[in-house]
Amino acid sequence: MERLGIVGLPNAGKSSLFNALTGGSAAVAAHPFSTTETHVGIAHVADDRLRRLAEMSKSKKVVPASVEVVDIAGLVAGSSTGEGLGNRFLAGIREADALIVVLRAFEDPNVVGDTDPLADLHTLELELVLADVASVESQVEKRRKAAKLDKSQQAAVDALDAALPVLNAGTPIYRSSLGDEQRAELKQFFLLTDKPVLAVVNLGEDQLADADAVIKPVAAELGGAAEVVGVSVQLEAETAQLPPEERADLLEGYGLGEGALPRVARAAYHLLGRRTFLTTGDKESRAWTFRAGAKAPECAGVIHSDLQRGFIRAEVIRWDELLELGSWNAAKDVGRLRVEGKDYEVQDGDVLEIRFNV
Ligand SMILES: Nc1nc2c(ncn2[C@@H]2O[C@H](COP(=O)(O)OP(=O)(O)O)[C@@H](O)[C@H]2O)c(=O)[nH]1
Ligand SMILES: [Mg+2]
Repeated sequence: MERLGIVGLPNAGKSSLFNALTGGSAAVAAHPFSTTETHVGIAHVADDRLRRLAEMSKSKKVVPASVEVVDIAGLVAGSSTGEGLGNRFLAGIREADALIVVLRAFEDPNVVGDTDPLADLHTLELELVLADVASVESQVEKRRKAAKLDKSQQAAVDALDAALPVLNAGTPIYRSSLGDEQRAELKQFFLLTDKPVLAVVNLGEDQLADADAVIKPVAAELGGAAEVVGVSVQLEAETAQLPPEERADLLEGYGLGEGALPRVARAAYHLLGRRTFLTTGDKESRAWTFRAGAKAPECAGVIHSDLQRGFIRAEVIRWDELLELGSWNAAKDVGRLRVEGKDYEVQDGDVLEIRFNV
């Protein structure tokens, strides 16, 4: 299963965010390196489409999609050379498929650390860049020799040659202008700055009224390379413990709507290249996860391997069309269910029923 790693400087609010997303219990503390082991948890992805379909079908059970999240310990300036938790931290990142970067903006005299999210971003990325420079330097000459005997290695050498000056200039790969082909070649080297990033700026309650101004420098720095979400992590973690009604009232009181956590989970889910199709009925409505670009039989296999093995066809309708028609039978009666075969590329938001025979 693909994993999302939460990274950031000590006391940025990583463990608090992990807990808020997963309902888990990573130790939250006001001193650095309190995270001595890696915590893994599951975050549900709130999905309004699912909620509304379940309501339509009066489903007894509602099953949202989920992502696996890891609270990664101990990045400090100097991590790339073994400071702090050094290598352990780097290994944690290497194993993640995408990163949530937590940047602290909240002010609290009782919590050690700086409150400049852009400076946090630079410190953090510098460590990752330095680690990548070391990886690339250790690979490139080896590969160059190998390429003399084996021409198929040349593309990798070219990609490493392109990456090195970028990294030496302090630019993370995910923010560079390297092309898709070069990026694809670099995959095999598991570079830390080659992973997609979602930036979470951890806001104090007092900063919520002016959130855009606090987030702006980070958003300007990242440009189109990463989404930036402002979250008052502690506030949202606290509200996550409340009954739904009270929770909604409290968030509303801060002008936060559904809160920022659902948006973080959804953005993270997309960052991993995941998409959702839905099934709905009186027993259950469910959001299923598939990888972008997958065809109908592969998606059927997400439900059960028999459905893939014996796949005949899929009946398909977009979630909003179905909702408008009011029921699966109504959609069938007016001929709005599309019949799709083995080559159909399932779309995010499709509602499916699989016909199969085993
Ligand atoms: N005032 C305030 N404190 C926070 C906020 N988020 C986290 N903290 C506190 O900051 C400290 C460090 O948080 P933690 O999640 O353990 O940070 P980590 O080191 O990045 O895992 C804890 O005492 C938290 O309660 C916030 O939004 N506002
Ligand atoms: Mg922690």
